[in-house]
Amino acid sequence: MVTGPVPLPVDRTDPLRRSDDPPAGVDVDGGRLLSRLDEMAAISATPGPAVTRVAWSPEWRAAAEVLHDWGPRVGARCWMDPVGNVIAEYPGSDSRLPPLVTGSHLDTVPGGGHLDGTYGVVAAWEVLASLAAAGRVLRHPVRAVAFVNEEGVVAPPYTGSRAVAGLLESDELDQQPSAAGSRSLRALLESAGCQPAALDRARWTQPVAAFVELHVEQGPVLDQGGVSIGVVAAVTGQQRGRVRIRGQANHAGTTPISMRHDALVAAAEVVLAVRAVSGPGGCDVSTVGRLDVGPNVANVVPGEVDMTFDLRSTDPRRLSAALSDLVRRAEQIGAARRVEVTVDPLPPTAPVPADPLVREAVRRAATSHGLPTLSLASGAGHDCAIVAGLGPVGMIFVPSTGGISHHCSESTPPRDLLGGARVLLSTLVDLDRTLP
Ligand code: HGY
Ligand code: MN
Ligand code: MN
Repeated sequence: MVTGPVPLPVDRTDPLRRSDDPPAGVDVDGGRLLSRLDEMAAISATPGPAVTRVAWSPEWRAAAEVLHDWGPRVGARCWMDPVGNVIAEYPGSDSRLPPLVTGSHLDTVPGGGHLDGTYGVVAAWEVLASLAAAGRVLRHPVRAVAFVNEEGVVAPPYTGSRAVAGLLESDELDQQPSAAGSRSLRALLESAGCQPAALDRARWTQPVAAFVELHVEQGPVLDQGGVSIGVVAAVTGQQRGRVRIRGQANHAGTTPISMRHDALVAAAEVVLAVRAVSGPGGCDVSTVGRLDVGPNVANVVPGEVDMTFDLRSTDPRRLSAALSDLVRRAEQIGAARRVEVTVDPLPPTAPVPADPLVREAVRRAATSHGLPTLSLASGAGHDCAIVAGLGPVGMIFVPSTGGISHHCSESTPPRDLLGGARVLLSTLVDLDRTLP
C-alpha cells in the first residue's frame, strides 16, 4: 500500500550531475510553453475559462491539427494514428533503442479545466522543441503522444491508450456508446477523420524504453504541502459502469403509492448505496456522476433511470469487494422497490505502481532543479497506467491550486508549470543515460 505523503529530504547534490553541467544541458522555453497552453485553452466548444474538447469533436480535431503543425517545426515526424492519437517522434542517435515516450490526453471533460491532459501534451511537444532548439540528440528516440478519449465522455475511457497497448477490441467499435447518440463508435471516429478499419495499425508492437506522463495532481496534497513536484508512486485502479433501473411510468396523481414501481425512488437509494461501498474495508472513493431519468416529466412517476458509477482504489481486492457489495445492495433495493435493477460493470483498470527506475529519475531531476518532491498515489486514472505493459512507467505531478480539477477554475501557478516541464525534460535526459 502506498503510504501518505512523505516529504523527502531535498538533496541538492545530484549524483549524476557534474558541477558545470546545467540540469540536462538543455532547457525548456517557458514563454513558448505558457503561450501554447493559452493557445490550446482557446480551442473549446465553451467560452473560457472552461474548456470543452470532447474526443472526436470538431474542437478536438482542431487541437489535433495544431499539434500536428507544431510537430514538424521541431524536426519531428508527426502523424495521427487510425483512432486519433497524435504522435511526434524525434530521432535518437542509436536507432536500435526503443523510444522514450511522454505525453497525456488532448480531450477534456465538458466544462473542464485547461490543464488536465493538455499540460502533459504541450509539455511533451515542448521537450521535442527544446531538444531541437539545442541541437541535442539523445541515444533514444523521443516520442510525444496525445492520446484520444482518456476521459471517456462519449465512449468507454482510454480508447487511444488502449489501442496503442493492443487492448481495444474491434467489436467495441461497433457498440453504440450511450453518450454518442445513435452512432456507433466506428461512425463517430470516421466522422472525425479517423480510420477505425485500420485499428491494428494503432498498436505499438515494440516496447518503449519508458513512458513518463506529466500531469496536474487534480487533488489537494501538493498544494496544501507547498511542494512543487509530486513523484507518483501508483495510479489508482478504477471500476466504472452503469446501473439501469426499470420500473413503471404512471400518472403522478392517480397512482397510489402502494402501487408504484418508481424507478427514481429506487435510484435515490442506489446513489446512496454507491456512496456506502467506499470507506473502511471498501474502496477509496465512489461516485455517481451521471443520472438520466425517463420520461423526466413533472407529473409522471419515473419509469426508468440510467446512472453511472465510478469506484476507485489502489488495492484491487478492495475494488472488487466494493463492486460485489454494490451489486448485492442494488439487488436488495430492486426487490424492495419492485423494480428491475441491473448493474453493468465496465472492465476494471487495475492499479499500477510506478516503476522505481522512473521514480528515482524523477527525484534526481527535481533535485537537480532544486525542487522539493513528495511521493503520493494518484486518485485520478491516467493513460500511463494503460500503457504500463509496454515498458516502465512513471508520472510527475505539479500542484493543483485548491485541489480543483474537472472544473473551469482548475489552475496551477506558472512557476510550477515551468518547474514540471523542466523536471520532465531532465527526467528523460536522465533516463536516456541511466536506463540499462
Ligand atoms: O477520471 C479520471 O480519473 C481521469 O481524469 N480521466
Ligand atoms: Mn480528467
Ligand atoms: Mn487527465
